[in-house]
Amino acid sequence: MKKVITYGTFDLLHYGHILLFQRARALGDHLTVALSTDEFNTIKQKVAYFSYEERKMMLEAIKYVDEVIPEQCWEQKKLDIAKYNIDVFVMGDDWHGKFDELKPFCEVIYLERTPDISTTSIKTNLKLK
Ligand code: C2G
Repeated sequence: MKKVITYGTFDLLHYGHILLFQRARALGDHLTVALSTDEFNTIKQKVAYFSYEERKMMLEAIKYVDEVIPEQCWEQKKLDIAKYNIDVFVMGDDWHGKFDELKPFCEVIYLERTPDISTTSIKTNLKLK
């Protein structure tokens, strides 16, 4: 079984996230999403609108997502790849090159970001209403 993993906050879930999951899942037979905890979001200097539990249950409802695990720190990726027998690591290409140190452990693929949508743009546009 070819296992894929991706990492993120996935706040205010939108079609850009869904298209990422769809493409990531198509790279293998199983997709694990490492979801940033509220505490890790603080380290990332992000404040999510939805809590970890709320974001987790939404991801678990997505047919492309097979497993959701907590992302608690930047450094856990190598451990996760070993622990979950991951074959492919995927991120949107705003991260292009940033995780190349994982190449000795698994395939590293950066997928094109879906244009014109982001959690930040949703918040900004709502403020303007
Ligand atoms: N994404 C995308 N298209 C968009 C918006 C986001 O493909 N229009 C992708 C991003 O490239 C990222 C993923 O969706 O791969 C999650 O985005 P965020 O929730 O913003 O995650 P981020 O804060 O980048 O956290 O250790 C890695 C970090 O946890 C990544």
